Formats: sequence, C-alpha cells, structure tokens
Amino acid sequence: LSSSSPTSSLAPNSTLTADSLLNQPFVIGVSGGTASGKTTVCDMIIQQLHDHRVVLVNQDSFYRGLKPDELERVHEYNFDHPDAFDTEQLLECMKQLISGQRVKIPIYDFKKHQRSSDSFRQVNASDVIILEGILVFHDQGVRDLMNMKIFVDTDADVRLARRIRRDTVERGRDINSVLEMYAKFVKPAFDDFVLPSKKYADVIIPRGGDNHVAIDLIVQHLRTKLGQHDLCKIYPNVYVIQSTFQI
Ligand code: UZR
Ligand code: MG
Repeated sequence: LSSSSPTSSLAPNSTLTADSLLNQPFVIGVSGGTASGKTTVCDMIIQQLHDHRVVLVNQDSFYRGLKPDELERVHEYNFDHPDAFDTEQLLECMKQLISGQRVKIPIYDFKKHQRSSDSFRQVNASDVIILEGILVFHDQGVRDLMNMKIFVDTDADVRLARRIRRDTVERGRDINSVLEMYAKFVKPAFDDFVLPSKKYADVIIPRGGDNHVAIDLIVQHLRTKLGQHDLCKIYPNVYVIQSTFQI
C-alpha cells in the first residue's frame, strides 16, 4: 500500500486508483466477431463472480430500430456498421450506470428489427459492469469507460458455422439469406471495423468460451481488483499501488 496521491479519473489501461475503486464500478469490455463466444465468456465470468453484483449490458440492445423504408429493403441494411448502433444512448446509459444510477435499457427484437416500444430492461448499480458487443471498442468515448478490454478471438469458420445455426434456429432466417448477409456485410465489416479494434484489447482469448484457463485467469484478476475495492471501502484514506496484468 502506498500513500502517494491518486489521480481521479476513469482509469485507462486496466489500472485503478483508490478514488475510482471507491466510487465507480469496474467496467469490462468484451468484443470479438459475430458468434465468437462473447456472450458465453461473459456468462462464465458472471457465474464465477456470483458473490459480486455484476451486470451485463449488450451493445445489441442499442441497435436503432429500422424505419419503414429501411424495413422494406432490410436485405440492404448493414447491421454490422458502427452507424447501426445508437452509440450516444449507449454512452449515456453507461455513464449513468457507472455513476451508480439505475438505468432503463432498450429491448431489441432481432426478428422484427425493432425496439420494443413499451418495455425496457431495468438495470441496477453494480460492482462490475460488462459491456459486450461486436463494436464496443470502436468508439473512443466508450473505450475510455473501460478498465479492462477483452477480445474473444475465434476462427472465422467456427463463427460462421455457429452464426448459421443461431440465425436459422433463433432468429427465424433461412440459410441462403444468412450466407448472403455474411458475405455482403458481416465479413467486410469484421475486416474493416472489428478486427482493427482488436489492437485496443488488454487480453485476447483464443477459442472463446472453451478457454477455461483464460477465463480463470481473468476472474482471478477481477477478484484481486474487487478485493482492493472492499479494502478501499474499509480504509478510504489508504491507496492501492497500481498493478498490471497480461496473459
Ligand atoms: P452477435 N443482426 C441481425 O442479424 N439482425 C438485426 O436486426 C440486428 C443485428 C446481427 C448483425 C451482427 N448482422 O452481425 C450480429 N447482421 O447481429 C451481431 N446481418 O450480434 O455479436 O451476437 O453476433
Ligand atoms: Mg452474442
């Protein structure tokens, strides 16, 4: 423990000051290509941190609902482009959550390409906030809110196979339209926007949810950080020396 004065900010580069530990939740960004296993990785982290308050925010929830003319030509709509998301609203929600407020998160319907007009998901303040999505590292403002950035790196053939299964079983699509969309939008946007954002990651997990060792290491690190958080609550005038972490 050190008595040097901490700086007060949302700590970038996975470092935390006593100030940020005291007042703000730990924010984790989880990115990666479509069907890479992002949701599985998040679920595993949440499961292992069962004794902490953890909340999961999906970037998918912030898809803009399609306007009637866009709905008519839905096959020409690029859902994999950064502009498909309402990033302003995502930022606003994240900032409120980080400041300890309860927020309402929109509910997006993947079959209708619309947001629910009358229902929201109510999310309470937490110790850990996980923000998950294909493009959560794209916007600098969103990136700057994160204390740890994880990129789930899964081979493209594995992702495409999973994507076909998911879209036909869960999202009511036929296989031809899935393949057409993949070639026209999903793959080019992965190359143009998702892959370039991998450079911002602190931790890269190969093979996604199958990689138990990586998830154990991440959870161990989080437990250390959250332990420091508890310590700061008990001894608010004592500062924690910053530590770094790499896999
Ligand atoms: P994940 N998506 C849809 O299929 N329909 C929509 O209404 C909105 C989004 C897809 C989107 C992207 N692309 O590849 C994927 N398309 O959801 C991102 N086409 O979700 O990270 O869970 O794969
Ligand atoms: Mg997902």
